[in-house]
Amino acid sequence: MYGGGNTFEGIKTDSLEQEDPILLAAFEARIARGEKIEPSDWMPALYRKQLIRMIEQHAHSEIIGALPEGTWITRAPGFKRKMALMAKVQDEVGHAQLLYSAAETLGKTREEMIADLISGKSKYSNIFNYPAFTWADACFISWLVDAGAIVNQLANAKGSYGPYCRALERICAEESFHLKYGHHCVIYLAAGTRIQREMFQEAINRWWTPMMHFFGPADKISTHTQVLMKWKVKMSTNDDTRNQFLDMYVPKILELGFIIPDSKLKKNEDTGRWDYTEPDWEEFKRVINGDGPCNHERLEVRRIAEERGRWVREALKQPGTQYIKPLA
Ligand code: BYC
Repeated sequence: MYGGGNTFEGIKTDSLEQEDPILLAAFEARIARGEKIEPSDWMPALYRKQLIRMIEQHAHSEIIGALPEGTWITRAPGFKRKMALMAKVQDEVGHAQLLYSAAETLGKTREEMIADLISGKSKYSNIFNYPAFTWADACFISWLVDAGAIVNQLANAKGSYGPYCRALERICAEESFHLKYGHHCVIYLAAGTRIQREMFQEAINRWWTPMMHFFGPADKISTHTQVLMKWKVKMSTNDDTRNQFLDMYVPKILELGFIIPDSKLKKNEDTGRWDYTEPDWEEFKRVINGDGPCNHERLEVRRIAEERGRWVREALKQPGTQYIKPLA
């Protein structure tokens, strides 16, 4: 369970040996020219398999990602915040819908993907396996997790697979509202009482390591980066995306008067890159393999939602059914 990666059963190969070299060369030439690959175009089995893995994990991340913030809808401080958070959470679920549809174009059904999520076979983003104890935790997610997601998605929206790129473009447009909402919430806390400032500082302390993990393992230990970069599915390596996030957001966090819990964090003016303490990659492995603080709860919520919604899905599969009595 969890550890074996998300291998779509129908696509076993991890090598290119079975591929027709002429078709493969034509495919790679199209990618090199910056063309989009569409669902009915020829593609190597490994490209299909990698795309399914990554898009599916992304879809699961959106739907599970709705949960930690979702728990704050009923407790949001004030009606305006409640309305905005409700809309944001709804957007995240909508992103999952777009992404599941993009993954379905590659031949794996939504039912199979949801089953793999609930059984623990598929992965989803590490960061949503941590609890949102306070309102400030929800604000951290809305501002900084969304910011990290945008850095990743803006790059990958320029990638090679048409349906994924188009979904990402739309997602980024919505995420930019989330980011503004999240930043507004954090500015409010930063400009508030001592207790409000402390509350956000504690959220930073809790979420910084998972945030560093969010961009994936260091390039030197990343499994898939090389092949994904070659075929322009990933347009930036994990370390480069992490670095870009630090470039854009460390100054913003510091200017609000908060402290980042890493004494080594500093921009190296010679390399133009950030030096930081390597986050604990053993913790990362545990969390993405099912052993984080909230993994069990997150999957259980999805499993219950799936069961409760079954009758609706079954009803929708019978288009001939008509109501014989008015409902009210
Ligand atoms: N969490 O070879 P690597 C959102 C896994 S939601 C969990 O570097 P890759 C939001 C990886 O899958 C948007 N697992 O992988 C929602 C692989 O395992 P398998 C979240 C991770 O694919 C609601 C293994 O580690 N964004 O923003 O080249 C509210 C080796 O890694 C993670 C996305 O999903 C992780 N963080 O690169 C608020 C972006 N990182 O499959 C906000 C889409 C790595 O071999 N995904 N693993 O068993 C990606 O861009 C890439 O998949 C990653 C990883 C950069 C994350």
